[in-house]
Amino acid sequence: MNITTPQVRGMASKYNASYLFIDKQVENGFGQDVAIFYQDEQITYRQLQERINQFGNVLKQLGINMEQRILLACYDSPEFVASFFGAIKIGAIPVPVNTMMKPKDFEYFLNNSRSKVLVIQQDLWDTIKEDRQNFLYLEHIFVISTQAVNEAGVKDYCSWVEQASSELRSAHTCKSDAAFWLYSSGSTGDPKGVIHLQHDMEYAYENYARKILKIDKNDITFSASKLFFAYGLGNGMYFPLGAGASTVLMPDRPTPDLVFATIEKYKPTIFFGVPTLYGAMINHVEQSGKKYDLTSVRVCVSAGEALPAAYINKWKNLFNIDILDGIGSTEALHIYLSNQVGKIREGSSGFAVPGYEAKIIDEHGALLPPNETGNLWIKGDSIAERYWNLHEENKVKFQGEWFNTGDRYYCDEDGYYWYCGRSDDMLKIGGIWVSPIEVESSLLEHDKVLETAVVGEKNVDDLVKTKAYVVLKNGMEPSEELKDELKVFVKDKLAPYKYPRIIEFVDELPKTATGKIQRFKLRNI
Ligand code: 3UK
Repeated sequence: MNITTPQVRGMASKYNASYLFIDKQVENGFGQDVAIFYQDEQITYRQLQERINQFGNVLKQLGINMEQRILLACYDSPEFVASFFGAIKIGAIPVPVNTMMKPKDFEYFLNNSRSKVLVIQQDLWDTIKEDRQNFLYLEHIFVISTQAVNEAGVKDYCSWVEQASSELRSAHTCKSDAAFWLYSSGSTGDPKGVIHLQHDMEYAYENYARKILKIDKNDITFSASKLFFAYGLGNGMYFPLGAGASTVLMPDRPTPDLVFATIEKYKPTIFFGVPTLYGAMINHVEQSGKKYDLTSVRVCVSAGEALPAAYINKWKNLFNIDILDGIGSTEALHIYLSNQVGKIREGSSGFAVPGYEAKIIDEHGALLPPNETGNLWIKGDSIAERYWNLHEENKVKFQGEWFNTGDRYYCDEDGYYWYCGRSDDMLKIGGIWVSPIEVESSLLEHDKVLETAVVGEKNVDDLVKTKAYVVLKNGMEPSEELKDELKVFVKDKLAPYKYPRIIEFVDELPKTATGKIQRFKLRNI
């Protein structure tokens, strides 16, 4: 049992998230049902429970305690799920991170979280191992590989897990214990560790997944967005597991043809993507004239950035399936404003998900009437406790029960919310945060660049792309080749999705009297 009344003073009632999402399903007799479809494997709830217990026991053998962080740099796979819940089950804190990141980003994640354990795919480990002396708190490295890992100082994930016992009792954590962290990019370029508590996944599952998506045991989910994003973590892991349903995990990059092939192969009932992927999939069908069978899918979901109304209509014409746009965030854990089947207003983010409240206020905190644009604040129990070690920022963003989203919105008379942009300079590209400051800093390292300002620009489909205005140093000639050179330069330095898609050479940038670049004068979104 998960819930027990404590016998000892000072111990809170027990709550461990691994119970609700795994052990309860086995206890209820669903042990033989498929939890995960992964390549040609089918992993049942019982098998998943064993792998979770084994990984939890491995951590215990190494002396890992409650509250210690375990960094996960894993592709979508059974190992991701087993490591995530194995850590949670012993009260340790898994920290899944974006696998597209560069070595210096991993160094930041490891040191900022003070992780003692790293679980990492072989190919990613190969890119960071020479920096090992910089990982200040790291004691154990588990490498996931299809071949036996034979490297001094690192552990082979598979063989360690195989030898461990598959019986494990969950730690006596309580609902207010930290359960896992996720990193979210900040405007200064340094990602912020978002601390989520044991009960947060249950709250998002009960409200969004059950009440809006109406998920049940018979569903099969497939999320093109990866598990290391808060969006993918719900879609592809704790939503289906909470329902005793199945998930399709795909470790590869989600290209349109691969996503279509995966849908046809596993016949999911709920599909999750980001607007740029829906756009690419529509384009793929229109260009190739190919036909795909999506009849297994009963509903599609989009989040990460605003979904253009045109995509909803085109998708409906092609496949006769609705796409539900909803806004969520890493801090809120999942979607808190959403459209619903039968209640869709194309181009809007829908209305408040049950369990969440939203308000739109002006700079002085006064509530705004319908149709007036202001700052969106939200309330709901899946909202993170705080950011790790960011005292000042916490005071601004987390105020009592309310969280300041940083998004500009208005609400119409019928309660539908309409996105109007950000109140900071942050950009959402392909559903993923890009900090203009980080891109600017990288461009400035190029020896021909004098100054630059990075802003968002909408393309023909209304999706935001990164644009860099660049002032070259004296005597440098602007050219198309130089534009390509700058794009490749940024791709090499930063995670590739951050490179500026559009570059424009200018003679000067708009500045304040004190010389600060006025990005807002350049942006037209
Ligand atoms: C923007 C949207 C308009 C918005 C996320 C679903 O995207 C997620 O989390 P992030 O922390 O970013 C949050 C920010 O992204 N945004 C997200 N969805 C929409 N803007 N329409 C939308 N539908 O600026 C928000 O503040 O990366 C999405 C579930 C969990 C998530 N973490």
